[in-house]
Amino acid sequence: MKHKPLVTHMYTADPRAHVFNDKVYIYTSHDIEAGIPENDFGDHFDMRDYHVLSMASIPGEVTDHGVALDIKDIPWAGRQLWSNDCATKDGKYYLYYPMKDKTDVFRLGVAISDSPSGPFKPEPEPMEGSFSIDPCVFCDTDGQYYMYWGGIWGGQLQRWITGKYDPTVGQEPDTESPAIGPRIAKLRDDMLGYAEEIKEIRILDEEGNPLKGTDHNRRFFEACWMHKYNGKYYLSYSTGNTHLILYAIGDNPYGPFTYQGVILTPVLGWTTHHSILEFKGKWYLYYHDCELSAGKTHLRSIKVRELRYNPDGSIVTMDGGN
Ligand code: FUB
Repeated sequence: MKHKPLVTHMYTADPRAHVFNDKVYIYTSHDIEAGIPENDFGDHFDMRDYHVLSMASIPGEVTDHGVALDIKDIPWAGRQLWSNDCATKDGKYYLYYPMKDKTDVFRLGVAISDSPSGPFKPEPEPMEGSFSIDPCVFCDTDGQYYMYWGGIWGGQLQRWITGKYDPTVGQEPDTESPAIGPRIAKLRDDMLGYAEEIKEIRILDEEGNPLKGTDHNRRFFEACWMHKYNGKYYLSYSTGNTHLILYAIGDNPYGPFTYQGVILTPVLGWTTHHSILEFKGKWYLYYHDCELSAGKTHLRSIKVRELRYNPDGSIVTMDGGN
């Protein structure tokens, strides 16, 4: 494969990259061999800590800053530290992470540090009213912070359709009704909770109709990411069981967003997950695959490659196979 894992001394996944203090900091999941058999609810992703990586240039040397947050230090911990993200405000760094609580329900937690590389001190309780997985925190050009999040199947979002957790709901409602959308809410000034009612995001097809639950090649599954380019809001996400990274464009942070196309075709492995950032005048896609583990689903490695736009603002599709 043309693109190589950024680090090989451990398995890393779910890269969420940001520029802080002129460096790229990458917030990753730390994959381990936990010995748990693979299933559709992701029990085999039984991660127990986070590491932060940084790069002063792309390509360039990658620094592993060590353990940034350990599950044993989180008072509400059940299991499974999945994809995390970080935002900075007034000199503090806020790490947002999903984890199952002691009743096996995914919640979102916050941990705080004075440094982008941690260590991060966890808040004693999860964010009030939080659920599901894969938080992404986006700071708009007006300084307002928004959290996007959610994931179906193992990410449990389908169990919150009525507003209350229902453990009897299986994978997803595979129907002609609108597909389940990711969630969005503004963050409070103290960055520790939601400042408004949580809303569901709609992703529309080219005719303006919501994508259907049966449309597995286009509907949202997990790993949403928000970036802004030429004044437009680009919502990108994974389609999960069809293994694509797609994007949709909107005129404001809440959408609706209109489906545009494929950013990354399937990589080696089941999951696909990414982030997009601008650094020193170029745009990059951070993503992961299972090249280093020769295809083991739960042992992934992060990679980076340049992302290009066409003159009309569309993103040039990249081949996940190389
Ligand atoms: O790493 C565990 C889960 O796998 C993430 O939260 C998902 O996005 C998928 O990459």
